[in-house]
Amino acid sequence: MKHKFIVPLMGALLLGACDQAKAPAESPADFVSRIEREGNELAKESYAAAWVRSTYITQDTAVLAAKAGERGLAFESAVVKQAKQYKGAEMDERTARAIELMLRGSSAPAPDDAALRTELSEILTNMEGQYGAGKYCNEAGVCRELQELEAVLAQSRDYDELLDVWKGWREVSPPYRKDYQRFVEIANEGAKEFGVKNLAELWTGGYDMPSEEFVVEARRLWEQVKPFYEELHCHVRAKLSETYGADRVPLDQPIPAHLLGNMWSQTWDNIYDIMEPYKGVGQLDVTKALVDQGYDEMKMTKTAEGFFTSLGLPSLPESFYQNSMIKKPRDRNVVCHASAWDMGGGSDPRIKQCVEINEEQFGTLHHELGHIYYYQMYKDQPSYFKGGAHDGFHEAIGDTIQLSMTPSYLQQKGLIGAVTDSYEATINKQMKLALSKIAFLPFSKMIDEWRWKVFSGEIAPEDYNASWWKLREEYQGLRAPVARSEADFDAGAKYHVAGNTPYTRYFLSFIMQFQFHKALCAAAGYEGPLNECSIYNNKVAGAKLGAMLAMGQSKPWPDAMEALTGQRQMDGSAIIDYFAPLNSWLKDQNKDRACGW
Ligand code: X8Z
Ligand code: ZN
Repeated sequence: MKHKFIVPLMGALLLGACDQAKAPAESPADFVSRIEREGNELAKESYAAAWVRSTYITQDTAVLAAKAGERGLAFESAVVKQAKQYKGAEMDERTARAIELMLRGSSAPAPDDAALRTELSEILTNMEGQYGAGKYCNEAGVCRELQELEAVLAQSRDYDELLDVWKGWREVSPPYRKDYQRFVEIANEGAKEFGVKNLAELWTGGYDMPSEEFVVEARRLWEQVKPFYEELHCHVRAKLSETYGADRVPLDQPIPAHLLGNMWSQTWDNIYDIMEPYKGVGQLDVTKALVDQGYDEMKMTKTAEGFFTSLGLPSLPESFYQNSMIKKPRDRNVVCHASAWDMGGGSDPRIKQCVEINEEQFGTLHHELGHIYYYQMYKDQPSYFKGGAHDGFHEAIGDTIQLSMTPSYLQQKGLIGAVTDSYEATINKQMKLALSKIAFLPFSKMIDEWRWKVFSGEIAPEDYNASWWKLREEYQGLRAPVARSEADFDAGAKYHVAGNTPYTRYFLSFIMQFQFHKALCAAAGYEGPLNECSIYNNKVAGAKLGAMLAMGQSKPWPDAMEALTGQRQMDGSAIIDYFAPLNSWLKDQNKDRACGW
């Protein structure tokens, strides 16, 4: 899910016209229901414009989407102005929560000024469009889109070829570096209207606790998992050094960022072939089965849906398959980055994904359907309670399901061969998953660390790129493979920066999905090791999940967390416990190595 979630959600809540903001003579409850009504009406337009824009990038759709976005921002300003006047007023709990949610703002609030609204909306629309239409043309004149470049990063083991595409994609973002700077200025002004210092405070203020406390909480979670990340980093660096040579991957330096199988080095499972601890033990390659068995986009999506329905959750409406975009159109530019859309307040859910027939995309389909099932389960809530308990919950649902896609499940579906049960097979399986789940943690933490500092002014515009790499090194232990300068804008080469989607949600999701998995396995009565548990077909676990999803954001998130897990906190110990076998294996591998960077 992406900021389309925020824009239309703002849409659902906050669209309308400023002149409709009534004097506060209106009771809080009447205010909330009026905003819901008007918001829903305007959301139709903003969703429609945003969907068409994302699935058909042209100058014309930019105009339409920016205009619709502008109306959304205007309504937001008006709503905030009135909502603030109810501070301290008498009202029932639900109304108070609804008003509190309105005052949380969006990821890009506009100041109450028509010209600035127009400018902000245009910048946001155009940055995402430029990213979506981005291509890299090499010296031979061959042009490739992001997905083709990503495939090279995933598959090639040729140092120079990797370097070429890594550098090449980063030519897309410098043209909007100035726009990003301007976006920060305007949205920071907009944030002030919510009574906060800057946009960083607004972004960190959406978690049912004071923003300073949330920042400390997120840091606490990172500290819980950091030692394990350092073990993984140490071992991966040693293997890459064997593969590419110690001159290219020195053992006491950060790892060059183009060797990890992913354009942003955010997940590393594509280099599992280099990392596989016990050669040939356990066959984990789902891609081959998908291709060999003739899976297409539709069959992959239906299979993913099948997991959710096996839990007793409802089938998706027919309109989902009619209106979604699951195949990359051949004749036009689209925003290929996958997303899920809550069109029509639950009646017309859609995904947009340029599905390719491989394991990674199969995973992403489950991720997107996690969003869709959240939408489906809270569709009867009023629109102001339609949303994840917090944004990390929304991101965690589909991933939680994926933790149940164990080798036994995949075997049942005919997607892998006979399952071997052995220590070696467990370590291999955990390595593959850790390359995705553990490698991701510092990446998902540092992106907003960078943005929070940009918003607060601690990072000045002339330091955008240097500060980006400083954090990449500090958190991930990576370095740029070639010299970078302030003519570059490497942060902007990541979708969520160009598309202005907050990223801490994914960090939280990766922590929480292991808590959720553990709780659902317990609900299913499962008692063995968690990496072998699958809740497939289990209706008790499904009912527990469904009940939490149906709460939407009607209650503070610790209530939703408690409903599912019995705990009221996010906690990194579940992910650490899950990987206990690999953790001790890695410590053993690293015992004579000098780790760190
Ligand atoms: O952006 C996404 C989803 C859509 S919400 C495809 N993800 C993050 C990313 O791709 O960077 C999923 C995990 C991380
Ligand atoms: Zn998502």
